[in-house]
Formats: sequence, structure tokens, C-alpha cells
Amino acid sequence: MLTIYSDDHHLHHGRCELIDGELKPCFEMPSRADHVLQQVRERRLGEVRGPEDFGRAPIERIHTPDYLRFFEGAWARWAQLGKGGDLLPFTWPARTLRGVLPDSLHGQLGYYSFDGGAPITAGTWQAAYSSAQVALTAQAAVQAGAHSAFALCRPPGHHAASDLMGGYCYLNNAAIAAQAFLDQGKRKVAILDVDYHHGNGTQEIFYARSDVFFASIHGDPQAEFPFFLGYADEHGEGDGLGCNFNYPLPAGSGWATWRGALDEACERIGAYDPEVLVISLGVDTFKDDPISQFKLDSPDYLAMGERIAQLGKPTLFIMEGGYAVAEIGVNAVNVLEGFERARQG
Ligand code: 6XA
Ligand code: ZN
Repeated sequence: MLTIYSDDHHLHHGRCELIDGELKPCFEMPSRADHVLQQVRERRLGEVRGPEDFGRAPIERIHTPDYLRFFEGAWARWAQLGKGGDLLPFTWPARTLRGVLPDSLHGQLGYYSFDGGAPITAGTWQAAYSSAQVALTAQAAVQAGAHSAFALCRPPGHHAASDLMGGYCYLNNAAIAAQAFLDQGKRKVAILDVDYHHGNGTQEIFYARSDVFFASIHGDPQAEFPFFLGYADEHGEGDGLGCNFNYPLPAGSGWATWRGALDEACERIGAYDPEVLVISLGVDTFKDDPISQFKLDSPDYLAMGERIAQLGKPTLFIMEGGYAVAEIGVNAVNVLEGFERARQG
């Protein structure tokens, strides 16, 4: 399987996040992608290539021009104020406030974010832009006829909505790639999000559309980030009604439970019959993940890849979360290897 990877992800390294009442070093750190790349190489998954540059147009198909302008220019505005720390929001237009766009950098940052978990640093725009290009380059390979490809994206993307950053995400790589398939002639794309957290951004982007089917298996939002989306009764709206399926699972869920949800999601996807499949591949479902509560073990990821392969669709894997840094590579590559093995059968 072809892997697309860019070193530019090193340009993004947030200093800290607020967790359990403490400022701790960001769990979403550069060594995550380095470990995945190392496993891809060690286990000879296939060729590793750098991304092509498809420009801003495919990103603008998903994100609003004002959001992109703000994100690209935010660090320069922050630096001009003489600040050196990460740029982090702390006020949001919650229910009793007005959704106005203030002039202030911090006001605008609150307007364009939904949590304080997506720090902007000097290199964040470039890293996120390159991450989207990594997704688009892998997408182009599948569009050109490859049965599968792996976009080793960092930063991740599935929490980013059309004009919101949050949850370590800035540009929605999976959504950008799905839209690119449609713009290049595909008529139906399915996205299966196996990250521990609900892909709220991806859901929002395609919620009223029937050309992109979205299914997500994740920690129950009653108890887990992102809390305010990802419930089982969210089925889409308008043209998209019936094209959104969430599988929230309780804390402590292991492979047997998780596999049951995967089977259900795969049956739905099979019935939708997409021309191509996009997998939001987070491995923070791992038993030792420091911020998650599922109990999957490393061999389970091989079985996950096998089950995905049984759908028999050209498949684009996009890296999302996973914070047990030493194991993230093994677990991610297990999914890809399990997929390859089952496909070659
Ligand atoms: C709250 C936790 C953010 C979760 C990010 C993630 N700061 N999403 O892994 O998939
Ligand atoms: Zn996650």
C-alpha cells in the first residue's frame, strides 16, 4: 500500500493543553507521526512518497474563505502583538451570547473554534495545509486506480467543521479528500470514522447531503469529548436523511462490543454501496491510550483492517488520533496490513 507523508507536520508542535485541571504537554505531538512512519518502513508496507501540492481550491470546497483567511493569518497577528506563547482561545459564543465576529484576534479565535484544544503556533497553518495535501495526494492515487492508499496526516482533521477548529484539528482532511473524489467524478463516497472520538466536523460538513455517507464508532458523547454531537439519533437532515449513523459505545468497551458496531456500520455502508471508502483512522481506541477509555488490543487492529477490506471498495485511509505513542505505529499499520492481507485473500 502506498503511504503519503510530509515532514511538514514537525512545524506544528503545541506546547500544552488543559486536562484534568492542569496544563500538560500536548498529547497530539510530532513523535506520533514519526512512530507511524517508522512502522510503515520497518514492516515494508509499500512505497512512501511526499505530497503533491494541489493548492487551496480543494480545501476551499470544504472550509469557508473567511475561516481559512483567519487561520492562515492568525499567527502573524499574534506575533505582531509581541506574543510568543501558543495562540489559544478562551471565550466562545455560547448560547446566551451573540454570534458576532469581533475585531479582536482573541474574539475571532473564539468565533472560529469550539474548544481550547487546537493551539495555533508559528508553523500550524503550514503543517495543516501540508496535511491536507497529504490526504489529497493519497486520494489522487486511489482516484487513479490504486485499490488503497494511506495518508499519514498530522495534524488530524475529523473534528474540524467548515469554519471551526478544535480537538487538535484545523482542516478536515477526510472531508477534503471525500469532496475531491466527488469533484473528480465519483458519485457516492462513504466515510467510516473509527477514531475513539466522534468525528463531529465530518458529520457537520456532510449532514444534509446524500452523496457522502458518514458512520462513526466512538465513546458515548454523554461521557466523552466532543460531548455535543455524536448521538445515535443523528441520522442526517434534508437530502442527507438516512446517510449518517453514529455508534456511541460505553467506556471500557473491548473488541467484542466494538466489532459488533463495526459489523453494523459496515452493513449500512454496504447497503449505501459507495464507489469509494474513506477511513478516518484513529487508533486511540487502544487499551493503553492515555486520554481514551476503550480496550482494543494490538491484534484487534488486524481484524479491523480485515473487516474493512470485506467491503470490497477502493479505500483511502486517513490518519486521525492515537496517543499511546509507542504503540500507535504498530496499531495503525496493523489495520493497513490486515486490510491488505484480506484483500489479497
Ligand atoms: C480533548 C480531547 C481531544 C480529542 C482529540 C482526538 N482535548 N480526536 O483524539 O480524535
Ligand atoms: Zn480521537
